[in-house]
Amino acid sequence: MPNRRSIAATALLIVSMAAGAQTPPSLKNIYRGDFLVGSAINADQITGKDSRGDAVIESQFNTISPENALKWENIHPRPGVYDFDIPDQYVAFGEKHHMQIVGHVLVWHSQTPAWVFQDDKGNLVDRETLLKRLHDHIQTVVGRYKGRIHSWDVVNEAVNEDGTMRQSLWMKIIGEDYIAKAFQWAHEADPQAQLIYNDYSLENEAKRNGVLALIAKLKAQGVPVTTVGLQGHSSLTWPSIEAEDTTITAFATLGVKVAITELDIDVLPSATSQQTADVSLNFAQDPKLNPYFVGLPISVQQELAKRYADLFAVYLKHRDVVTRVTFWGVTDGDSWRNDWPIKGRTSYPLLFDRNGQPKPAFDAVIRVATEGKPAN
Ligand code: 9MR
Repeated sequence: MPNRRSIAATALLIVSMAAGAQTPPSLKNIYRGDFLVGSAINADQITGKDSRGDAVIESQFNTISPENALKWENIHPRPGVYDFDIPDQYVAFGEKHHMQIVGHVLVWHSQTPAWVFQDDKGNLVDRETLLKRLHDHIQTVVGRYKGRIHSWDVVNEAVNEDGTMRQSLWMKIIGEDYIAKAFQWAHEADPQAQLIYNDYSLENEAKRNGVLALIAKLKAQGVPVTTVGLQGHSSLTWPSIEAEDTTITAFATLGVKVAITELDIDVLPSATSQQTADVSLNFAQDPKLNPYFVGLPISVQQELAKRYADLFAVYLKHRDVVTRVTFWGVTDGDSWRNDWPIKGRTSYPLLFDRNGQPKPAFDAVIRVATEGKPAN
C-alpha cells in the first residue's frame, strides 16, 4: 500500500521527469522529509576547480562532509599553527548552497601529526599535556565554526573489531576518558552542535556490542553524545540487510540518532578476509584484483543497484532515527576505494560514474523512495 510519503516522492519524480528528460531527479528532494542525503567533498570541489563534481553536489545533496580538509594534520599541522584556508571555503560552500554542514573529525588515531603526542625531544607527553592540546584544538576549531557546522564527528574509530578499546596514543596517554572529555569540550565550544561517535563495521556483532557499551556508559555519565555514525563502507555481500536493520535498531534503543556517514559499496574482489576500513592497510597490486579497469559489466552494475536499493530500504524503514545518509565521495573517480587497500585500482562504489553521470544504482535509490514503504 503506498503511503503519503511515497505518493509525494512519486509525484516529485514525475514532475522532475516532465521538467526535462536530461535532468535526473535529485536525491535530496526525493528523500526530503525522510533524511538528508549528502556527500563527502574534496579540496577541488570545495575550491571550485571541479565544476563537474560541484554540479552534482549542488543538484543532488543537502548536506556535505569534508573528506580530508578538517583532519588534524591539515587544519593544525604544527604546534600553534592552524590553516583555515580550505576549511573556511568548505563552510562557505555549504552556506552558499543552504546545506547542513558536517565537521570531520576532531579525535582520530590516524592523520594526527606525531608532534601532538610528543615533546621537544620526541618523547611521549604526559596526560595533562595531551589533554591541554586536545582541549585547545577542539575549542579553536569547533569555536571558529560555532553555529555554522551543524554536526561534528567528535571521536572516530575508538573501538577494535572485537569490541575492546583501540590502544591508540589517545588511549595510552590519557586513558578512556579522552572520549568523554572530547565530547564535553566540543559541547562547550558549540552547545547547539550535534555530536557524533563515528565508526566502521558496527554491523559486526562484537564491535557493535563494544560501541553499544561505550555509548551507554557515556550517556549514563551525562556526556553529550547525540548520534552514532555508521560509516557504511560496505561490499556487495556485507553487511547483511538483517545486520544493518539490527544495528540501527540497537543504537536507536539507546536513545541516540543514527547517521550513515561514509557510505560506499565496493564491487572489487576483496584483498583481505577482514571486514574493515582501516586506512593503514596496503596490499601489493595484482591484476586479478583489478578486473574492471576497462568498465563495469552490466551484471555487476545491476548487483550494485540492488545492494543500494536494499540498504536504502532499511534506512527508509528507520527514517525516524536516521538523520542523514552521506556518500563517501561524489563520483567513482573521486573515491578512496581506487587506492585502498591496493593502490591504483578502478573502483565503482558510488552512484555517479567518472563522468558525473548517474548509474543504474542511482535510479535504484530513487526508485526505493517512490515505492510504498511501511509507515513508522
Ligand atoms: O577518504 C579519505 C582518504 O582520502 C584519506 O586518504 C584517508 C586518510 O585520511 O581517509 C579517508 O577517509 C576515511 C575517513 O576519514 C574515516 N573513515 C574511513 C575513511 C576511508 O578511509
